[in-house]
Amino acid sequence: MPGAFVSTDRIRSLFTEAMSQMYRTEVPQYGTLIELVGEVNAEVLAKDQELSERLRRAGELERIDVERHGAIRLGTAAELFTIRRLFAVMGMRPVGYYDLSVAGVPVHSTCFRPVEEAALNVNPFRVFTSLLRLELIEDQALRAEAAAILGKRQIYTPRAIALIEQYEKAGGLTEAEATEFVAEALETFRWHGAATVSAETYKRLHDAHRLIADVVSFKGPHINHLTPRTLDIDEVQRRMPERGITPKAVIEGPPRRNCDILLRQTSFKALEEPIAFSGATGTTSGTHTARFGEIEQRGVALTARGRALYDQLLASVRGEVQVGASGAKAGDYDAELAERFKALPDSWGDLRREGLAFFRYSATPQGIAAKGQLPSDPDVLIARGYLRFDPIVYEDFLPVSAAGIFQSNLGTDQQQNYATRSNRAAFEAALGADVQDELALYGALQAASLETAMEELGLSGPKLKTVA
Ligand code: OOG
Ligand code: NI
Repeated sequence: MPGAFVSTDRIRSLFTEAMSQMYRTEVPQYGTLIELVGEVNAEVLAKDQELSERLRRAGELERIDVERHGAIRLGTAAELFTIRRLFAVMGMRPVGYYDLSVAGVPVHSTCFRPVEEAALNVNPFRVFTSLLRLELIEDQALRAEAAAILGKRQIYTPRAIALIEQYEKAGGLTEAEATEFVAEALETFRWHGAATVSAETYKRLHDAHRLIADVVSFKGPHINHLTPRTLDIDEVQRRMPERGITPKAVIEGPPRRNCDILLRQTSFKALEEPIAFSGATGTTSGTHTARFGEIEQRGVALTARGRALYDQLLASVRGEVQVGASGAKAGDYDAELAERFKALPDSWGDLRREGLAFFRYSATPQGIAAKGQLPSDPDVLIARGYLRFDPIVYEDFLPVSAAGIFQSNLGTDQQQNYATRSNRAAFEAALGADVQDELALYGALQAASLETAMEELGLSGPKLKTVA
């Protein structure tokens, strides 16, 4: 009886809420961060009517308070295969492929997230999901040992698996099943203060790479951060120390601008947490650092052309100024970033005209009133106020930024670079599906919005010259 099923949006919202509660209890600094972000967001919205109106039109205003992304790191192909099925129950699909090995982190990743606009507006919860690349461990014996340890663990509860199968078979879950599913799925993301390995094994894994120890030594892939979205990242960064939180030296991503693009992120360092290691003669105590806090500010999604310009500008800044582990040269870096990014237009109109960013089109009330007597050129419609365009928010991640976030939590002293090619085919084979192309998703959203708007204006057919 399909009518009895709850929506995947509802299951995702229940899960996000449960996860947020769990993380708040486990990492009190996360609760502090949520409060600070809420405070700054409210101030920004009260001050900036234009922004608050734009967010309202885009359906983003309601989602800001529930908006989070998190991250996990998986150990085996089978774990990745099942996580895809688990996230599908919550309406989350793999989007994008990120190769972090180029930045010395032995993983490749995707982002699980909703893809439909309506679903994103209900709750855009995303999980940056990485798979360890054991083939990057040089020591053959250690590689085999890590694989054997991972091969023995089961990160999903039997009941979670049964409910995933039930969802796949029946095409949905009832409210009672959804509630149970959320509780069972949460177990996979829980922190474990007890390691499955001895202190000696942990040390060898850790010496190969801290990330390898993090993935291999535990019962499951603990969620390592949950990130709220802020409307003013510089202000939150500035106020963090007042709340006893120390942020990393520079904000990753583009500089502060009038028109926000892509994604800006900053984090605070991972906590050192007590761990009980298992041993032949009982447990020994030690520590492990994995869990941290992060905030993000999201801007407009860039087209392939805009993204190429972004990548080129960022690379030129990073080639010029290298920020040290202790934050030396952070000021130079920020100044250089602001200067070089002047090459990227900073008005919505220019970004649209030059085909650098994606926009959502809508017919204005004046346009709808004048239906039947309108010119058909969208640019003319825009100039005369009959057609409006609003930025489409970037829902994905940035590999250079992600590497920066990983590294600031792994210790910047550990900058190995793996001389290897990315391996998207292997990732997708493990996943059991292809990852979706994020640019195609934004392009389709833009095209559909234009088509609907033109229909509302009684015009059909013409395509915008500048639409990428
Ligand atoms: C993921 C780091 C990447 C982001 O926001 O770019 C990330 C991790 O540390 O597992 O979360
Ligand atoms: Ni993150």
